[in-house]
Amino acid sequence: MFTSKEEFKKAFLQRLEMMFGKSFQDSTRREHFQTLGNMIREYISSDWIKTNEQYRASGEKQVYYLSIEFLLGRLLRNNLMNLGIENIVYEGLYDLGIDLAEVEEAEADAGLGNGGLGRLAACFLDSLATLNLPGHGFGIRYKHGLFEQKIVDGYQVELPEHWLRHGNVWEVRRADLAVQVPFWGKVEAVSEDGCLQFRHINTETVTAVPYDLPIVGYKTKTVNTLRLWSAQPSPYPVNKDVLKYKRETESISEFLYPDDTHDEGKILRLKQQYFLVSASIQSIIRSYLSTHSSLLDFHKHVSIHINDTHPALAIPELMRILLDEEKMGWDEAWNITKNTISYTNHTTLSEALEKWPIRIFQPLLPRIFMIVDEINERFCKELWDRYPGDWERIEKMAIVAHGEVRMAHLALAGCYSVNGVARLHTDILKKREMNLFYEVFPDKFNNKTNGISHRRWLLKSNPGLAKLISETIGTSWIDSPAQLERLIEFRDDPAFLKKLSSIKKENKNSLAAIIKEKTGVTVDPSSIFDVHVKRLHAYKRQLLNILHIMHLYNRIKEDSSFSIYPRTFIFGAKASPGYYYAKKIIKLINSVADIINNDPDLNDQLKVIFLENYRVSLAEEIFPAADISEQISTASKEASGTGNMKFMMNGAITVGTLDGANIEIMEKVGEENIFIFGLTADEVLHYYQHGGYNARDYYHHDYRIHQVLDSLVNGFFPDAEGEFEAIYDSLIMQNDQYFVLRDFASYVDIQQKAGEAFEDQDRWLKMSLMNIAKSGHFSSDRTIAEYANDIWKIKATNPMINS
Ligand code: 26Q
Repeated sequence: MFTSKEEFKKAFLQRLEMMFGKSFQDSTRREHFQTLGNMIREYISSDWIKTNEQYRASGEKQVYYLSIEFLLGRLLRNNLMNLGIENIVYEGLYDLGIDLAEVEEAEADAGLGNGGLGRLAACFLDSLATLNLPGHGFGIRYKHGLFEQKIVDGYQVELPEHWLRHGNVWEVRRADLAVQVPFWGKVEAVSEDGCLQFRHINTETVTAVPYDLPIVGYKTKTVNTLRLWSAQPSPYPVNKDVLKYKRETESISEFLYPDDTHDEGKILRLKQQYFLVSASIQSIIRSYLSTHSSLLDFHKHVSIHINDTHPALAIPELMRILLDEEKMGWDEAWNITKNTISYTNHTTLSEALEKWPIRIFQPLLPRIFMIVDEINERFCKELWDRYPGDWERIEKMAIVAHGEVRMAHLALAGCYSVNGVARLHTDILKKREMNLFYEVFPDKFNNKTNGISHRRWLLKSNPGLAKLISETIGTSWIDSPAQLERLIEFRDDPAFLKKLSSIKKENKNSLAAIIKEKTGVTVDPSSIFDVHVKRLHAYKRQLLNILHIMHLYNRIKEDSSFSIYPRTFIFGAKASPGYYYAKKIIKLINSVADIINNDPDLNDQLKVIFLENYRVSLAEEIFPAADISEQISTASKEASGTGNMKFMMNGAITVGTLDGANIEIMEKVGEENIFIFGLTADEVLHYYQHGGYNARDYYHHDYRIHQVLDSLVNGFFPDAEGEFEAIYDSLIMQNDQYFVLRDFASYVDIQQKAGEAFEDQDRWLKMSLMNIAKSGHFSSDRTIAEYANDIWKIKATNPMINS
């Protein structure tokens, strides 16, 4: 293709003319992006083909990662970096008067996810390819990703997102590989050669068309595939009303659902889940049967991983194919299925566990329901043999009960491995949430602490820091992130610490410019950047943060001798459109920001910024500029968190509870390099079990809390009369289920300690260095290596040496 800058320039100009039929002078940024994207995809294609051929020929075991979300963000810079052509391209474009950074801005984020779970899937794909592991993703090609957030008068307003408006340069439509997914209809029992067989008839069939994205490993020849399915009408609809059928069909891959645990089971969401699962399993089996004569050894060559329970119908779907199409007996089919499926749980919130009403499930998926029902019958019978007469236990564990299908129970019964995403989370699953299943299947349970792609979240998004690290310890950390520990040697090197400090300062300058541009507010880059970015949820306690800010405001206003080191509090968060309480908290943050940012008495000691439309590309600007990372969930509620790891890797210090992966972060960096506060998970769970917490006591006995809560309802916010009563009530009338008031005093203390630590810059920089140095453990390369060895039993293929 091109191996020099000059070759690149020539090819670029040629391609631009070819694609758009106009000269370079008249071309736009978007055209530059599309030209470049096209060239890169072509550059990738021969390795992509070779990787697939090698997988086919080697017969090695493959893993397929099924996920309803893949939160990829932008791919341009990542692909350039991974292919090792970033410099040639940067310099070639520079010669032409084009800034690569501006070209990047023309790419829309692929926002096909809500938050942690979706981004984890994207980081995993990056690590699989980089480690030369045969692992592919299957997802849905939503026409609209997660909504775009606007803040209007302090309120969240949702607009439809439209990432495909200008097409997607990375994808390849594979119409030849489309499959049919049947819905509705009825099941007919027929006798074939004396055997009872089931046929699903009178179906409404949807065509699933795959769009493949190449997943390029970092400086390797491996190019794996992310296959995203798009729903289209089938050529021969049985439905008379063709327009209605077309609309209904296309709606399946139209929108990504916002993560909303308060939402009732929506039929379209179930359609999406079966659509993903059925298309993917059919595609996997088709490819398998192209090199094998039967499915008898399927589980020895294929692992199918389900990312939470959203794709749990993979279990009955695989059973359906083995029973109805391969004509296997139940036991044989079940044995293969059980040995193929592995499952990750991402939550301990029991209200978030998926359940589908039979009245919705059965008519939509009649054959799948029959199979689930049979799995349930047999499972309950086994339980009966093990616990004779213990109806109560069996009822608690059943897969189908009380008119509902419980997806987590289906996943637990039908998998060979279930893992939590941080040690505490896995322990809670074993001891509490899934304890009854743990008793029956202790060997299935295991922990895989989450990780993040250090290539995207450090190498790409913080080039200044990445360069300093490479100049200091060499570049081996890029392939072996544990090598970052070698930075510890430079703990007492003033020259190194000074460079670390100036890189952070530069990153803060850049973020300050973005803040100015987006909000009009001037923030001081030498203030502490205290950052809280993640989805808005009560359990993540953005409320605790803003109440503390209100308290600081009160203190400064009341006592002119009181002063603090200047702080800029930065928030970014989307609330689910139907999550009333979460939206109130966004409004509260913005109302507080309005007062604080316009109060001259504060002498710029405090600023509060809410950055709208938090998403991957914005996150990449935020993490490198953070001093403090807010990880303040109610202990036991955050399964892992992955933002905590991104901050740590960029040298921010965590202010956090002993929740999720914060605990493991503390163990790595040491207690002196993290600010821990608040109740422990055991204490929280003890309160839930035995009571003993009275939020109102904290209101009455802590003047600071009293004052802050009163201002929620006493007219303190002139523009927001009565607006925050729901928040006040949740704390005082509904006894504060997330222990905001219980942890308030301890949070105030730790925040003060963090502020003091920052004033001692030498100490702070050493803390920061320790966080960076110990962050290698939280690379998704480590996580994926554990999945590959312990769960999937897959091996790296030899990356081809010649190209
Ligand atoms: C369910 C039903 C209907 C509509 C939407 C959903 C839905 C969608 C997304 C439910 C949950 C999610 C996403 C959950 C999630 O992101 N969980 C996070 O996963 C991270 C990766 O493991 C963890 O680090 C976080 O702790 C966990 O909250």
